[in-house]
Amino acid sequence: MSIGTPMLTRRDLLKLALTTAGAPAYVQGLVQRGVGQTADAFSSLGSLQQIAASRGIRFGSMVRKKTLIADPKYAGLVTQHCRVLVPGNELKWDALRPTPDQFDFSGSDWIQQFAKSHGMQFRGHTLVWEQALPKWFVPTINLDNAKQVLLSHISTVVGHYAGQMHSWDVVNEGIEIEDGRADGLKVTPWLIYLGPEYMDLAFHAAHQADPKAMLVYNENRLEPEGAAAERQRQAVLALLTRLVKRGVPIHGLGIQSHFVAETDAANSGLKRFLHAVEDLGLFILITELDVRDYRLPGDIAVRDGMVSKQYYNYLSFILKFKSVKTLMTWGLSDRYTWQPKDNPRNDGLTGRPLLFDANLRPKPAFEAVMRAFDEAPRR
Ligand code: 9MR
Repeated sequence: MSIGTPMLTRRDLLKLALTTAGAPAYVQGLVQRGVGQTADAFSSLGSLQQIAASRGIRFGSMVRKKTLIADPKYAGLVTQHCRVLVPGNELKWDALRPTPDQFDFSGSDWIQQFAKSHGMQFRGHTLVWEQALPKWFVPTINLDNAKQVLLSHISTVVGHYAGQMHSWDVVNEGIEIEDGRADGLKVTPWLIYLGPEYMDLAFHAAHQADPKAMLVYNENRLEPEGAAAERQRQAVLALLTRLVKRGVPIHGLGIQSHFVAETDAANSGLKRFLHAVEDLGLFILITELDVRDYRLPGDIAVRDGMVSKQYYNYLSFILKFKSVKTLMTWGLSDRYTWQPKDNPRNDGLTGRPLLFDANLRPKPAFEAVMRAFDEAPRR
């Protein structure tokens, strides 16, 4: 089946029309025009960021400078649907730090200007991570200079965008249960050289450089049901509790939300965890949402249906938490996604984890997210 095949049949549309009398304009739009009919028809389907904003939610996506420049149609989709952008890689150390003494903001500045010129906000990812480090990092860093290297990176980078950021992922993926520590902290160069206090140092330095930015701890593998995710949640909760108790300036938890379509997205363990995070007075941000379809059947209609169901189930669950005011997907279109590369399908078919297909046409997942926003309580 070609990727350009309309996702909904006439019968689907008719069914939708019959069940959506008096429904919001975007649903009527979908019915009249048909999801996926032509590249231009959907420009009037409505905008994710608008419907999200009407519920007090800021919707946005990860973007790359290279694709925004090379693909104006995709850039148009981004400006239509997003109210906040996050660079996928341009703010990571390997992009920003060609040498120990230099900073190269050309990629991230370009995205920030793109966001600004289209009335969108800009968020930062990420200041402290043990991955995406430049080649010079490991041979250069040691017990004597680690603290200074960390603090000067944070003060320079956060200072560069001071007063202009929506939020910063200060520490990314700091927990790794398999590393075997009682506190669950991942064993990284920062931990080895600076001890668990590296997190305190990082948040304080970021706050000092930009007292207005929302500072976030961003983590993966928190969402699924089951024992492994439960251990991850317990470790993150204990970490957040320690940080808050010590007066560390942390304002939010980023839940990455890279989902496998088959996971129960609305499980009771996650629910308890989210309540506990809210009780600490922290915001919850959904920072990297996408739905992996690599284990689903190849049939596109079946696959898209299951993926859209997962988007809807997760969002209708998570948006009940009123501290969720920011929701980012890790890309908008299957034309540009990390998923097929990291999780290739056995049958060789292309992955379809995002809201728009590789021809930039809205998929059932788009409709599911619109519907979840529409049904979300106002905050
Ligand atoms: O999508 C990103 C990919 O292009 C990069 O090669 C990779 C390493 O920098 O990072 C990917 O983004 C990750 C994000 O930074 C942190 N959470 C998981 C994301 C997907 O791996």
